[in-house]
Amino acid sequence: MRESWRWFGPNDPVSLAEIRQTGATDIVSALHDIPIGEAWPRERISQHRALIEAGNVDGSELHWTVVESIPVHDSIKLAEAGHEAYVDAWIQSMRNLAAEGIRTICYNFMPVIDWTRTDLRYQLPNGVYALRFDQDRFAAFDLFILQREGAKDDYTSGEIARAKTVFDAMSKDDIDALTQTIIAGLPGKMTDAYSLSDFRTALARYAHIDHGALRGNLVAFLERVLPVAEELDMRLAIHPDDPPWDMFGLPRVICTPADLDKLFASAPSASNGITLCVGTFGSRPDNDLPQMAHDYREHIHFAHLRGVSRDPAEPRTFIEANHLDSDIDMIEVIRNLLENEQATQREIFVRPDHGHLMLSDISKTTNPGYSAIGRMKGLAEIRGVIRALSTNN
Ligand code: DNO
Repeated sequence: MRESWRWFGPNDPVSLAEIRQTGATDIVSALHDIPIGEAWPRERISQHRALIEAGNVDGSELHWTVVESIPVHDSIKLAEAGHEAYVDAWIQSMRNLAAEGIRTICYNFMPVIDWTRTDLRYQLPNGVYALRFDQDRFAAFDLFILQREGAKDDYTSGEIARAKTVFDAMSKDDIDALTQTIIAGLPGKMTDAYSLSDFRTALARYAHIDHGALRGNLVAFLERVLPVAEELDMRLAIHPDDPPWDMFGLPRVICTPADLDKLFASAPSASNGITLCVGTFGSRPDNDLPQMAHDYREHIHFAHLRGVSRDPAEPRTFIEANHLDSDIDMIEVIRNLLENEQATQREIFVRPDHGHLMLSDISKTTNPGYSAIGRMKGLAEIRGVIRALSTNN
């Protein structure tokens, strides 16, 4: 397995020199400043790669091997007139990355929003802070802050009552903070930030798009990009929708094994793969992560190893738990990924995904989920499991 670490670029509060100290070998990165939909120039990719490699010394090297992510423009997800130019740009980015030796690309196909949480600093009993998704807070936003048309039809009367109680207890500051967290976005998201009215407009553009239509547009996109990926020996790794269910009335199509079966059946290709984001898929109790790690053997090109703890009373509510202590059997997931590597004779890139905000990071400026120490703890735990299981292979 290749231990990787996400780096957001020169503005990331966690520096490359610090990442080198963690023992990670592979950098997961993107050119975040290039507007969504534009091709990444080869020269910019080359400069970014040079920055990553600049501090390399014998015995401690970092290499940019995974892109997370090239954003997919909403026009492609909507198959609007003129979207072909955005697909061409995506393909050009692929070609330029391949020319620089980067061959694994994570991407996602979530309409309007990317990963979503309701709390970025939720304190756990031992003092660390975790990211959290709270279904009632989410519903409070949807129903009473955004006041989305038709939202009431998506909730039961009990859910609406709970959301109302949550909303009534919120101050103006709480409302602003929740709004920012949900629509202004989280680090690494592949969509634009919105104001409330822009957000309503963005949602309205999808009014006519159901699951079948969105899936069709994903397949049409893949039919264009996969042949080029094959030609360039690149692996595309779609990231699941996080959390993995429909939100704001938008269809989400990468949530379950049934979705993945459809994806692979409709676009068969060795380059058509997934990011096994254990925490995302694991946010649903009906997704069996060790089983998925086994079943999608040929298709897993990249894995995000983190766990969630779901609320038994409302399974859509979860906190991001310790990497090894969550509702998911991470040891079994890793065991199956190691078996996949043996069976397919190739290495899978893994990264600790998110981490608790802890120790001296608590008083620093950090990207939510992407502080140094919590991720290093996750990486160290995962590394221990990989080592222990590998000696048995
Ligand atoms: C969050 C991440 C997402 C992910 C993109 C993939 O931490 O998992 O930002 O990178 O959704 O396209």
